[in-house]
Amino acid sequence: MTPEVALQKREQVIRDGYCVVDDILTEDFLEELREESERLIAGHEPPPDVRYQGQHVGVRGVDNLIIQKLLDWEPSRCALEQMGFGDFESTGSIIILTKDPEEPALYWHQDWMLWNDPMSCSPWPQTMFVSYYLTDTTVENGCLKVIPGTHLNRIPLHDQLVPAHEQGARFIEEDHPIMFSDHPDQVDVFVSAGALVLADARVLHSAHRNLTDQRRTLILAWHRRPMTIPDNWEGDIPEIIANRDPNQDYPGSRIPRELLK
Ligand SMILES: O=C(O)CCC(=O)C(=O)O
Ligand SMILES: [Fe+2]
Repeated sequence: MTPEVALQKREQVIRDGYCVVDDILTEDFLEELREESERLIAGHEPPPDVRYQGQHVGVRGVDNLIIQKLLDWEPSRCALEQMGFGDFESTGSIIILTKDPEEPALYWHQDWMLWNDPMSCSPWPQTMFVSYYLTDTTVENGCLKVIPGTHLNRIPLHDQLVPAHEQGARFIEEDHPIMFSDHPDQVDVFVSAGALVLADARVLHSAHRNLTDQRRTLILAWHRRPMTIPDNWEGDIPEIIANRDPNQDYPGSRIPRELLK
């Protein structure tokens, strides 16, 4: 990535809540990840409540050399550094998420779990998913959908959602009229296998259903930075963050309330 492109990608993450960086995995490593993910999936019994996310296999790097190699992958680390996100660190594990042929869509949700913490208002990302799709993605095989800017700005959909994952959305019906809707501002994020997708945990996202006869596999690695103002931040600092008490206990919440304007 040239410095200009890296800056554009950084600005896109800050403004829109996501970006795609192409050609991060080599063809050989992609093949290794496809084989390893198939092996892990074969030895896994997906619980029925995660059907909208697919197989949902959690793997720790300390338990799997290939996954550790992905978590340490130099081109990804380098891309994060170049974008000024070098203070992000992986949690040490990944989740394999799939859409098998004919599997349903993934509902609209966001994944930030600290909505009582003033840090929810940060104009910079605090938690991001770093995702690797192991196949090219299209609307037909269940690509990601994102509503740009929703990590910072409330839209009517925020107030209509069933809270994500274990807090409700896993138990909704497949024909839920809002959770699986199309939104006029949504962007279909088509990626080539081997690209890296970076997204702010707060951005509203979902995925199309898989209408093809091939499995769509994604390896998702959560990354976090410290609960501080980034050293390289040159923009405004919201007062609520400048005044944030780092020693206060902010109970976790998946529901964006008054801190999302
Ligand atoms: O399946 C995808 O493309 C996205 C998965 C996701 O956002 C999630 O499981 O939280
Ligand atoms: Fe998500």
